[in-house]
Amino acid sequence: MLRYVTTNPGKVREAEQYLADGSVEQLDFDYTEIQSPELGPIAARGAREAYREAGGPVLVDDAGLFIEGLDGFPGPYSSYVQETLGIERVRELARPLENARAAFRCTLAYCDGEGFAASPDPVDRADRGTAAAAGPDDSASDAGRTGTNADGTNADAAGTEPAGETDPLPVKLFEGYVPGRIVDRRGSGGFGYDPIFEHAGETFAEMDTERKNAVSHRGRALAKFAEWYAER
Ligand code: ITT
Repeated sequence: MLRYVTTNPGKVREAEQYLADGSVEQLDFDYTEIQSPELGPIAARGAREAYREAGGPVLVDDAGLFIEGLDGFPGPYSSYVQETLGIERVRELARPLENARAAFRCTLAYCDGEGFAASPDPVDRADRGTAAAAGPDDSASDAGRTGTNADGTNADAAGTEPAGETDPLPVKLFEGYVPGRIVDRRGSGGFGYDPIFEHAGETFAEMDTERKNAVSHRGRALAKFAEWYAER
């Protein structure tokens, strides 16, 4: 049984559409979320901790809303900002922006304790000095992390953990991205920032789960994961 490790049942409802009936269940475990300007390191470390808790295959999902005119705010801090400011105040922060362009990003991290061709460990920016100091291999991988996939997502981030923090548990990362803009609240479905995020004329809260999944950051990451997992 695959455990989707999250405190957010909305994420699991979306995942259920991609995975065979009954093959995924929620594990409500609040793993440590490290501070990083990028989602990859947060999800990767979370997946390792969650695997140790669950003792079986886990999927961890770190996601965020990135508002272009606010330099990507709230980004990896979306959960904290939702709890503190709330989505109405985020909408107000975006109101003076000319077009309020934004994007949702999602990084899924899979870990089952077994060996497989894992994604290279993502390095968060705070670790870069240490990683660069570690030698030429790291500068090569630093170049790798700047790549962009055809769908606009970052190519698999590459690098190594800083000295002394290397964790041998393999983790595979899957990324998804969806562009949109911040609008006045509309709709009653979904969760989190869905009512103020519009994509192709509809907010995510106006879409049912199936329609949201067809275009969303999580749907895109889940589709990549489901294809890989079926082979596994
Ligand atoms: P877990 O960490 O326990 O999985 P969480 O909801 O805190 O649950 P994140 O740390 O990934 O999840 O925080 C992401 C924030 O962005 C949180 O406020 C979510 O509500 C919001 N978010 C993520 N995906 C979203 C989506 O598809 N639609 C709307 N808001 C979303």
